[in-house]
Amino acid sequence: MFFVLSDASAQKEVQQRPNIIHIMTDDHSYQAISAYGHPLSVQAPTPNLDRLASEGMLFRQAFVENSLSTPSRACLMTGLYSHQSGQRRLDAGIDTAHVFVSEILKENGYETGVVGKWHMRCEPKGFDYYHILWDQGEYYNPGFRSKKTNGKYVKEKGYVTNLITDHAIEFLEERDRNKPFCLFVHHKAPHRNWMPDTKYVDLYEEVEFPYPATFKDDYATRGEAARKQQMSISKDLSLAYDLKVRELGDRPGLKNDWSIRSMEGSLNRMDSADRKKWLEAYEPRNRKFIEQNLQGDELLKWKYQRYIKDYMRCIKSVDEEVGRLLAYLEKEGLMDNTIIVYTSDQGFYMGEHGWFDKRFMYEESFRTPLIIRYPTRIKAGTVSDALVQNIDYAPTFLDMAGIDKPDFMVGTSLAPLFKNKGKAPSGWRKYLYYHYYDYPAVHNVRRHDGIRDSRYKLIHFYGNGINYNELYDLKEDSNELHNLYGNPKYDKVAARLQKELDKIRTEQKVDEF
Ligand code: SGN
Ligand code: CA
Repeated sequence: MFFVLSDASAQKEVQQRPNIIHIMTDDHSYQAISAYGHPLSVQAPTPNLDRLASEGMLFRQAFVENSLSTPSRACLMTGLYSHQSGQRRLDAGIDTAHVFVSEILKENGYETGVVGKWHMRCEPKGFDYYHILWDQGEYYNPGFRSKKTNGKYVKEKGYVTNLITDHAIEFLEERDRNKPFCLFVHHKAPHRNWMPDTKYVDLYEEVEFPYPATFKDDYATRGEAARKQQMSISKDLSLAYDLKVRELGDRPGLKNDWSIRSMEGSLNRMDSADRKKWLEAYEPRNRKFIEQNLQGDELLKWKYQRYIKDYMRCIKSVDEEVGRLLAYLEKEGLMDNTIIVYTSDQGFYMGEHGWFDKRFMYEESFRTPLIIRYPTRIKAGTVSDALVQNIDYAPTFLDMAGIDKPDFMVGTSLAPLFKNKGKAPSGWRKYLYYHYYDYPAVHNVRRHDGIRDSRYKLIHFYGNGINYNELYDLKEDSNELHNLYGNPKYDKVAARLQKELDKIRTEQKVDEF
């Protein structure tokens, strides 16, 4: 299939077509980017991401369609919802008959590259250059494969966030300079188990990060999905693997625990200098923790602090490496004509509702950070509250490259928002559709779909013996603690959202709910 330049763009092709860099981290919450002004980031600022925001557009209402890695990556590559791309759950699924945005850009003269986490169970399609991690990848000395390694994984020495940036720069160095480029820089960090670079193992150690307002949520007004999930900080974070207390492996009966084996595996990947630095930092803290024998609230707080500190340390590297990439673009004179996107494959719980992980349609994982810098078309320091979603990236890239959006894509170009200083122009979408399918699976989050407008959210949990709704008023209850479904005062709102949900399900041919 070949997609041609639109008539209006024939001119643009002669002019310089924009380069595109799509930086996507894995599980990076907007709460952990200081440009979003969340209390969590006050003591762990992200100056380089903030710079992108102050020179570009910060989206405060950006969402995913299915809060999980491979489905989100499929949304990006195809501009389709999960049931249309085939990538509904974490593992296999993508229908490779679908054309990827990379293929369209390449066919239209772009030099294309992807580095870092690819994750989908298909070959990267439409790329001149790929340098990708195995599955989720490893933090230390990870294996990558590329054309240069004949597609075989080869272990590289170093920390994953730095290596991914090295390869992003390698692509930029080696590219055909007669062509515009599109580069996907997809970090592993800050994915579980949140292993920081050894240069940051002491960072934030003295800080006490604030606890979210919903940390002790008792799920009183909600159905069983929220109550029966397995992603709670108190019960589901493992001490050895997630919280790095490997010393517990000495205790009888724990030697074969998966979390101890996994942590040992991660440490064994490190070279001796890194391993030494790591153990010098964590061992004394762990000894103290074991001696204290904390219980109840004190133990919960300790777990939260260890989790957030390691997460924020991973973010420190991400921010710094984004800064290194920007410095390279600056040196090469590429800052003006390159669209730089910063986003994550979904949001993440930083202790809200007592959780880590994602998957739910509740705000912290449904929402995702999104910053776009493109000085030619975007006024510096603008903010957008328009409803946007990860199915919109592919149409946006094509639009900016002057290529007609193919009929099959359901996402919408964000370019009208650039023109309108972030404001939704008339006719912009008023509703977002969400659908999560990965059950039964790790973390035990039930299947659900739902709809959200700028104020309300209706969620429908279904399958395997459950069938119920939840309704939230985000203006009155931004923490989503009060499920209003069934409250007669909100019957009209529920009916309106139900009608819109039914409409989207029909229009988009959703086949399970
Ligand atoms: C792994 C993690 C899960 C996580 C999924 C999906 N467990 O299975 O906690 O939800 O990935 O994450 S781990 O013990 O292997 O770290 S995703 O970002 O790829 O969707
Ligand atoms: Ca992810």
